[in-house]
Amino acid sequence: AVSEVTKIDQIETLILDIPTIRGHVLSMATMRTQTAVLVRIKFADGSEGVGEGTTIGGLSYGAESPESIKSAIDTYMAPALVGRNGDDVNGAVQLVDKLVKGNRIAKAAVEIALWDGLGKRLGVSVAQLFGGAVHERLPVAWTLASGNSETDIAEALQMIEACRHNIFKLKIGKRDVKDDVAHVARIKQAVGDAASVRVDVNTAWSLQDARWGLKGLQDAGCELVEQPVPARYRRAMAELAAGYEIAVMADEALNGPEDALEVASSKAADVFAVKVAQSGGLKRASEVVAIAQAAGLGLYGGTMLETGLGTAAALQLFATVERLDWGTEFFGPLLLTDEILANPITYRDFCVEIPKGAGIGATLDADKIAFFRRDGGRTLKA
Ligand code: MUC
Ligand code: MG
Repeated sequence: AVSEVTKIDQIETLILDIPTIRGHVLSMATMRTQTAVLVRIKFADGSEGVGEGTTIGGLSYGAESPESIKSAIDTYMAPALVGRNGDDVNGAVQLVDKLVKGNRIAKAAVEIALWDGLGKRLGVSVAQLFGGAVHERLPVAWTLASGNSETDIAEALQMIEACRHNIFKLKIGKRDVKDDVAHVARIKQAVGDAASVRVDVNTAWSLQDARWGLKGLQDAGCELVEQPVPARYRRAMAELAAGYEIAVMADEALNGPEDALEVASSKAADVFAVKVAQSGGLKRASEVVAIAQAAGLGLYGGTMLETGLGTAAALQLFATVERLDWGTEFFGPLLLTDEILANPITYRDFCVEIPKGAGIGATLDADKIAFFRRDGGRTLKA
């Protein structure tokens, strides 16, 4: 029988819409708002766990939308999990995998909340549940994506000056390849050796575009190109990875450990951008990490531009990964106009700090949640 103490009593979801500090221009969408799906699980002993499942640009990035994430949880996952033993996170993951195909971001949101609840009940961090942190802080990139080279240069120089970031990921793929290469070259020239410059094409190029693109980018001093071609073009990715010195990183191609194994064995990347949401949760992300390690590939902690909540969860896992040769991009909260944590994540000395405390180490600010929630939240304060 399920112990009354740890039983899952209730799983609640809500959608938050939070404005971004500036337009974030990606090849497939321009973001002015980020939409996060939060999950709160209540356990019979009164403990709670929180999680986040977030995507980018509605349905333009991937197959899940904020609305589908919420409905997958409410309609299919929550009814199957309520009444189960909350301490049995692996059992919950396996059950949900059996009942629900795909929907990895929704799965991640629920799984994070389960780990958070377990950590809080045990009084340990989620990093501890994954074997213990080996880092207190991690290098953190910033994305330059204002849509304007001058604005991006000013932003980069200001970030370097403030010691906030010295790794920049430029979002390209919207303009002609030669215009994008010129844009990257201008930014690299402006920051010089003070910063690492990388790009993310978000699948916008054909293989032919990518050949010209990679040649131009590496001549401009750009160190890495993320997902230049569509997620399923593994042979094209393999040709690019083998054909140029610049590192080729897989992002959209990596939906969980099965993809990771395929990408690694077909040599379709030099580096994995591992995203907790896209992997299907912390456990699945740890499996993607293990495949990269076994294959001798580089690792990078990737983001879906989550709020502080999803960011805290990712930090718990990546704190346990010994070698992150390409650092991380866990800057999501900094792109938003407002903070939803009562204990915001700390950024300094070009790094992000691993949150302390039990569970994922994030405490929600109830007033901010009430304000940003989609279903009438703002009217509470109108
Ligand atoms: C992506 O595709 O990597 C991560 C950082 C950022 O600015 O957008 C994302 C999504
Ligand atoms: Mg990417």
